[in-house]
Formats: sequence, C-alpha cells, structure tokens
Amino acid sequence: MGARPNTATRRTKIKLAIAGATATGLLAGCAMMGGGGPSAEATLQATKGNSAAGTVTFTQNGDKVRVVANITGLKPGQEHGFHIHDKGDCSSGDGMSTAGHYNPLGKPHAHSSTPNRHAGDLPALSADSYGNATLSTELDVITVTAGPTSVVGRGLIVHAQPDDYKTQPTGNAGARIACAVI
Ligand SMILES: [Cu+2]
Ligand SMILES: [Zn+2]
Repeated sequence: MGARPNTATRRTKIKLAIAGATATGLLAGCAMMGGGGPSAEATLQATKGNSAAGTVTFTQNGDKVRVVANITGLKPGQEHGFHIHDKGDCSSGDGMSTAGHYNPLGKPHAHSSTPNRHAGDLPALSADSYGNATLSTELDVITVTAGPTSVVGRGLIVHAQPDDYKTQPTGNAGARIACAVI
C-alpha cells in the first residue's frame, strides 16, 4: 500500500499558516469558541486495517483543559487506552510515528486522576455496544495555550486494548488503531 497523504498534518499546517497571517497568531491552531478559551481540534483517522475514527476538542478553561471526544469504530463494550503522544506525525500509517506518550515533565505512566503522570495520559474511552464512545472530562497538567505542556501540534492515539495504568511507559494498551495531530 502506498503512502497515504496525511490530511491531519496538512490541516495543522494550514491552521498554522492562517494563525501566522493574523495579528492574533500567538495561539496556533486555536479558535475562540463561545464562552470558552482557546481550543484545538484533532480528527482521528483509522490506522491501517482498523476502523476507529472521530473528533476530539481541547478547550482551555482557566488553568484546566476540557477534553470532549466522539469516537466510532471501536470494539463494542471494551475500554480503549487513549493518550496524547509526543510527535504530531501519523505518517507511518500504524501510529508508531507519534512515538511515546507526551511526557514533557519526566513523569511515570499513570491514571489521569493523579498529577504524577505523563501529561499525555488521558481517561480511557469506553465503547458502547455499537463501538461508539463519548468522553467529556476536564484535565490539569496540559494546556492549549502556549507553554511547556501545550498539546497543540502533538499526536493523539486510540489503542486496541485497555490501559493497565501500570506498565511503563505504555500502559500495555496494544496496537494503535486511530491517529491524529492536535
Ligand atoms: Cu498511547
Ligand atoms: Zn502514559
């Protein structure tokens, strides 16, 4: 199979170009939404041989970030590990080009309820009987605004298996079934 054009990467480049062309270009890839702070969107696309896809929005809300996800094509009734990964690069087709979990503060892999975790450790996606999952949560550590833990330009991965929140540094969540650039 030939290399597919990476539309997520292209979208980010276009957004960066637009932001750079405006006077308010400090927050690349962000847009003001009614009442909320700056936000960034990620469009998850299935990796080779998989069907998971969806959209995820990150919105700065004071010193926290609201994460809203709508995902389809998951394994019905199963939990799926869900992480921000270091590189905003889905070009390998299997998600591996996003590298490891986003970890700018040098923390261990852990559950999203503890601040002592990778910045990229998100709550798991829980698929319903149709393979759909929705998630709405508010997280600390990460930001949409510029800074050492900003998520803009990073990768986003849905895994085939549940995250065990113990195995270092991956959570042993298996294959990468959907990939996006935030
Ligand atoms: Cu991951
Ligand atoms: Zn992690």
